[in-house]
Amino acid sequence: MTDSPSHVRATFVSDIHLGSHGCKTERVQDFLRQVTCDQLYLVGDIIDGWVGKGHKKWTQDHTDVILALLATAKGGCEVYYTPGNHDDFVRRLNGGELGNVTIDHSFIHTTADGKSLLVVHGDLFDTTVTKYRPLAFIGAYLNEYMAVMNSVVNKNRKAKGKRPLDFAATVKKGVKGFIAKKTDYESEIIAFAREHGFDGVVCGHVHRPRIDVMADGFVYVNTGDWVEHCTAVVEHADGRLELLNWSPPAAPEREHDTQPIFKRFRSGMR
Ligand SMILES: [Mn+2]
Repeated sequence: MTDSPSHVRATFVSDIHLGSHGCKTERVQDFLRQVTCDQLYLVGDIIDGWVGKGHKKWTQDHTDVILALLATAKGGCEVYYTPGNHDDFVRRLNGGELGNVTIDHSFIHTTADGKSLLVVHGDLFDTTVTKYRPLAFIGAYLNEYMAVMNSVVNKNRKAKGKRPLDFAATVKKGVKGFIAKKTDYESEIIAFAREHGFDGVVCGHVHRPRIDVMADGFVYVNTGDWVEHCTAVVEHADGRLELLNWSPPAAPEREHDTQPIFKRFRSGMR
């Protein structure tokens, strides 16, 4: 993390899930303030249209993130938005331009060192979404429910001076792990990008942030998310890609604040 604003050639973010309970709006805002760029890629699931209306989840800080993104575009940064499955209502605008914001199904980003990267959210390579859409819906509601429960439980823990727990993330890891095995999402999308002559692919969707460089130089980039990981991928002036972690600073550990049985449960899930 940096203390003063830094400037990069390109920034890739996905899965902010604005409008969902788990969205870390404050971290997104902090990131946008501290890391400026020439090109900003919004790699899908920026807005979460699946979590339903009401419950006062769309608060001012969610609107502020939208305003910050639009201000970035107005400030001269080129913004490219490839909608995902949670914000698929934006796909109606594919091929369109709103000021400095270009919306399309996918983009080709050429790095400073000449690599051609396919930028796409990636849900179309995930068979749980394309074939079993109702199942994916249930997953989304389950995640939302867990996030709400997490917040309620932690409010209670905080009142008792205990460290917050993150069981929503733990459960989700299990669910996503199951989905990954079932569909082998990553190898599908890598095979597609290779077949079409790209030097790499930048996607989101599965909330597993990583930069993997294969033996032949092909790059697989997953931008992660702003619900659990708070990650973004940036391209520096020389074309180097870096995964940034913008998680909130860790709370100091307290002794004897976790029940032994829960410790066993957590380690068993990982
Ligand atoms: Mn998605």
